[in-house]
Amino acid sequence: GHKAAVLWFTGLSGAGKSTLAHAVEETLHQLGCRTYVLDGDNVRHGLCGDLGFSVADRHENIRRIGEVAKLFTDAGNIVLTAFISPHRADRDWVRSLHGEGFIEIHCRCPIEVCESRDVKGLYKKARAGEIKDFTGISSPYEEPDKPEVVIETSDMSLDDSVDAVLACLRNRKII
Ligand code: GGZ
Repeated sequence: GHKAAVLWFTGLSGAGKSTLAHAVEETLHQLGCRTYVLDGDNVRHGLCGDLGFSVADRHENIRRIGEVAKLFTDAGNIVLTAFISPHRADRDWVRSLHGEGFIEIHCRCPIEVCESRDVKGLYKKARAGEIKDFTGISSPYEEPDKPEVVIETSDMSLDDSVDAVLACLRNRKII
C-alpha cells in the first residue's frame, strides 16, 4: 500500500514539469500505486477553460487544481500536478489545504534554457509582444523558499530526477 499525497511540480514553461510528472507516475504505477496527473492538457481546456493568465486567473486556476487534487487524495491517490504556479502565496495556500502530504517539487531550469528549447514557440511570441503576461518574460515567477525537492532539469537526467522524487516519497513513508 501507499499513502495519499500531492506531488506539486512548479517551474517555468518548458522546465520539464509535465515530462517529469509523467515519468514519476510511470514508476509509481510499476510499484502498484494509484495515481493521477493533472496538467494543462486535462485542466486548462475543461475545468479551467474560462481562465487566462492574469494574476487573478492564475490564482483561480491554482485554487481549483488544489481543490480537485484534494478530492483525488481523499480517494487515496497520489496526485501529480504540473502547473507553473508562479505565485508563492497560491502554492502555500494549496500546501495548507493538504497538510503533510504536500510535496513541492521545484523544476529549476534557467530561463535561457527554457527559451532556447521553446518547444511550442511561446517564448518567441512573448518576446515579440504577441503573448502578454508571459511567465519569466513579462510576468513574475516566484521561486519556492523551501521546496521538498529541487530538480535541476537542465543538468539532471530524467532517470535521476525520477529517483530523487521517489527518494523523497520513501523518506516520508508515502511509498
Ligand atoms: C505562461 C502560458 C501563457 C502565459 C500560455 N504565461 O509550455 P506550456 O505552454 O505548455 O505551459 C504553459 C502553460 C501554463 O499554464 P499553467 O496553468 O501551468 O499556468 S499557471 O500555473 O501560471 O496558471 C504555456 C501556456 O500555458 N501559456 N500563455 N502568458 N504560460
